Amino acid sequence: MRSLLTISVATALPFLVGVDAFWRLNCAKIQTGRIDPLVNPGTVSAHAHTIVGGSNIGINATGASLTASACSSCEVQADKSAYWTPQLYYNYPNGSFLEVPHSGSVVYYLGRGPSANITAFPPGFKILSGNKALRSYDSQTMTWGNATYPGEPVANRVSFACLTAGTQPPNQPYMFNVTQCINGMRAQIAFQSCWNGIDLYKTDNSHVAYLSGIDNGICPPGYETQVPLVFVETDYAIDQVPVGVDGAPIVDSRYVFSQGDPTGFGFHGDFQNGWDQDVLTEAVANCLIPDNFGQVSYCPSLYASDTNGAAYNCPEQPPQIGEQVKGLLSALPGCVEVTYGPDSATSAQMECAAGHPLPSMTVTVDSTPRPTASVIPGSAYGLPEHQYMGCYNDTSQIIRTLNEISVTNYTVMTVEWCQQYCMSHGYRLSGVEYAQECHCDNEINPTSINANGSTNPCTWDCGGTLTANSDGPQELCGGLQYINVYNNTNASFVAFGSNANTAGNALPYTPAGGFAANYLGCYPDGNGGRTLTGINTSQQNMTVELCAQYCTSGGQDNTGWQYYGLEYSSQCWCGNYINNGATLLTATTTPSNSSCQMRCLGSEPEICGGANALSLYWNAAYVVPAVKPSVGKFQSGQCLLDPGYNDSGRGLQPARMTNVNMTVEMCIKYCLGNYYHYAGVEYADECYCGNAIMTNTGAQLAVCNSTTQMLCKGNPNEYCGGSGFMNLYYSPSL
Ligand SMILES: *[C@@H]1O[C@H](CO)[C@@H](O)[C@H](O)[C@H]1NC(C)=O
Ligand SMILES: *[C@@H]1O[C@H](CO)[C@@H](O)[C@H](O)[C@H]1NC(C)=O
Ligand SMILES: *[C@@H]1O[C@H](CO)[C@@H](O)[C@H](O)[C@H]1NC(C)=O
Ligand SMILES: *[C@@H]1O[C@H](CO)[C@@H](O)[C@H](O)[C@H]1NC(C)=O
Ligand SMILES: *[C@@H]1O[C@H](CO)[C@@H](O)[C@H](O)[C@H]1NC(C)=O
Ligand SMILES: *[C@@H]1O[C@H](CO)[C@@H](O)[C@H](O)[C@H]1NC(C)=O
Ligand SMILES: *[C@@H]1O[C@H](CO)[C@@H](O)[C@H](O)[C@H]1NC(C)=O
Ligand SMILES: *[C@@H]1O[C@H](CO)[C@@H](O)[C@H](O)[C@H]1NC(C)=O
Ligand SMILES: *[C@@H]1O[C@H](CO)[C@@H](O)[C@H](O)[C@H]1NC(C)=O
Ligand SMILES: *[C@@H]1O[C@H](CO)[C@@H](O)[C@H](O)[C@H]1NC(C)=O
Ligand SMILES: *[C@@H]1O[C@H](CO)[C@@H](O)[C@H](O)[C@H]1NC(C)=O
Ligand SMILES: *[C@H]1O[C@@H](CO)[C@H](O)[C@@H](O)[C@@H]1NC(C)=O
Repeated sequence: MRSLLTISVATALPFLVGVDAFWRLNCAKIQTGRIDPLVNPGTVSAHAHTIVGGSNIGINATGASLTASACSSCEVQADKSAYWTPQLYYNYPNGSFLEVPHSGSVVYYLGRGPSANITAFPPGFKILSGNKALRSYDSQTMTWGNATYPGEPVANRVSFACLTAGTQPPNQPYMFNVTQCINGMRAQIAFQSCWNGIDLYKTDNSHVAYLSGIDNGICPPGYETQVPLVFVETDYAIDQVPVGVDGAPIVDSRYVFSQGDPTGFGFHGDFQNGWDQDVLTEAVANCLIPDNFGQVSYCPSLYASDTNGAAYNCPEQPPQIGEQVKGLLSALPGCVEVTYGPDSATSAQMECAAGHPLPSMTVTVDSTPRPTASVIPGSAYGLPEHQYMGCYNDTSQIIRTLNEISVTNYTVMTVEWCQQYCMSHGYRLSGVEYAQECHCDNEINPTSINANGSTNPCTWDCGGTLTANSDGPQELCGGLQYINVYNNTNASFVAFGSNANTAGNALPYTPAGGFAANYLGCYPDGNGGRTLTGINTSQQNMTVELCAQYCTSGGQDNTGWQYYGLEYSSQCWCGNYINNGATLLTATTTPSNSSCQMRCLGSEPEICGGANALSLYWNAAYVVPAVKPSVGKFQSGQCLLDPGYNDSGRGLQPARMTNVNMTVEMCIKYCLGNYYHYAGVEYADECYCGNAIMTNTGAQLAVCNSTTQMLCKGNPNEYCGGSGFMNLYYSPSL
């Protein structure tokens, strides 16, 4: 059996605080060679790269040609982007170079920066980060920053991690020594995540800029459009390079990057966007912020095309450039000289002289559907009495054809394995998909689409039969978003899965049992601000019950928040108001109420909203606050519109205080203690005192408007004024 790509250990990244949500993709190599369609489009590039991602990568690759790749060597097939970094070699004392094997890459998409407003990069977007010519640490070239968010050397975009047996040494911006990192060395590059919002690419990369802290901070003026921060780790199998006696390094041997760099300061990375733009946009909106714990399985739009078989399904492509870049070489590809620095290398040192013959280049467009089909789907295999029901569309867990339980395991998956699995869990129906998935249920979702036809798309080889049953028939296990469904027709089989209660299993909008009476419907969320602005949480085991429990307790009366809503299968939001003008979605609105049809991650029969859509519930136990009529001898009167936003302009003067635990009682006690007749609570946590209303500041009395009231920071069942107005209390005697 071939080994799967090595999955990097996800260690804590050295990032500052901030929005620390992300997702990460494991990637295997897709090609090695002198290819760099950013720097050298249409021709051989100066040095050799290790490339991961879309199978159409080549010297002429564009965003569109990458998107059209047959597959990606990164686990999420919606990402056909290409990511490349220099190839690493081991340089023997006698001058020969040995390729250091790539043991996998991990691509992070990080939600970092000054605001939560991160947008997907557009089709055709490209970035180069790093400088191939550097041979020493450049402490002078700084990122843009200010006193609060200081800049730092851009050189810190490059870092190396040494995976040793014991305690890891700290990361450093240059390479580790030969054999020091016995479990591997990881070269890391952070990309620019501040964009000018206009150019897809500029050859000097001035269309993008780093955050002040590279992995966090602020964007420079003119680069306010925040895109995801791409961070690529390239792993090298150091344990596979030669060592001397007793594991000691061979004297005078060293690592050298393909651009002639034995230091690592010249490490760099390139990114060329090849995403399915809709998937990227949805994932950026829903899975960077709020936090989805970095796991693709928490993010339905990514999970829909996730595979742990990418290394099999999308193997390394034949080299486009007709020259040797792997194994043992007598010189670095492209006539590159090894230069130590500290001065930067010149282009003459890093390129072949003019007139040097170019190697051959083949036109490579990968249109191979993968995995290849060898037999038609059907009942030529499988357990007895299992009837083939056909091929069905199956777009992720949003509404699966078979909804109850599922399991993914590439190495064991066969039709029989899945049928046995479903039977043993009490389900008649079984379905195999994407070479590696098995789904079970007792009824076919009535909304699912049958895909039988002349071009049956359920033709991927099962993962489990690649090595097993080599003399038996090759079995088929569905396809990308297509499932082969079987029914166990044995009349004596007793279905007990999910207590055999599958009624309502396939109906969208069905609120969970005991909560049905509280269900308000499907509401939009996220576009133009959050609908529920109280607290929120994401859980992999999210159910309506869990969210109800989370939102309906706490506060002074322990009755929690007035509303709770579920979104995007794993998120729970609480709040006291339906904000930002969100109104009920119906069958005829745009978007419609069918936006709420994602299954809850913790309970597939339940519905947990959708992308930008909340399944909204009302908390019947919630105690609706009223503006408190009185506290002691202080009576509430009207509200005071308070347009003055600085100390001199407040409608009540001179005393004031703010407190995170503000309540009406706290404010009155404070004003009374300071011998003032008026007390006013404003903006949830502010308190003002005085003996007269300062009408000269523009302040004026008005009727309190409960729709704009904010809850006191110290008591979610009590009102504390609002933005630009205070709830006023008065006592004639003190
Ligand atoms: C250099 O040394 C390596 C390891 O001993 C060997 O495989 C290679 O053939 C040598 N190269 C030359 C040019 O002798
Ligand atoms: C630095 O920039 C940030 C963001 O623009 C701003 O909020 C902050 O006040 C600035 N700090 C200083 C000291 O200028
Ligand atoms: C690594 O190599 C450099 C340069 O040869 C040397 O100065 C340094 O001491 C070495 N470090 C270790 C830990 O071996
Ligand atoms: C978010 O950023 C985009 C692109 O910079 C901008 O068009 C949009 O107005 C921003 N939205 C908000 C709510 O700030
Ligand atoms: C790259 O594109 C150029 C210009 O269209 C074309 O002449 C050349 O054959 C292409 N090369 C490859 C290897 O696709
Ligand atoms: C799909 O094809 C299978 C196998 O030929 C057949 O048993 C099944 O009835 C078909 N389903 C539909 C809905 O046509
Ligand atoms: C797949 O199944 C095999 C055999 O039961 C097991 O050893 C392996 O851990 C499973 N892999 C995953 C990813 O669950
Ligand atoms: C599966 O087979 C059983 C037993 O013959 C039958 O009752 C049931 O209706 C079948 N299910 C479907 C979806 O055809
Ligand atoms: C849900 O998951 C969270 C975090 O993993 C855990 O703390 C909690 O106990 C789980 N709740 C239920 C109801 O399983
Ligand atoms: C607010 O209340 C919390 C919990 O009682 C307490 O720990 C904290 O010190 C209080 N903060 C202030 C500013 O009074
Ligand atoms: C309360 O304020 C809201 C928002 O400003 C406004 O739409 C509404 O008409 C006001 N209601 C009253 C009774 O003044
Ligand atoms: C399956 O359904 C048909 C008919 O609605 C669509 O044309 C296909 O695009 C769809 N396939 C997938 C993978 O969603």
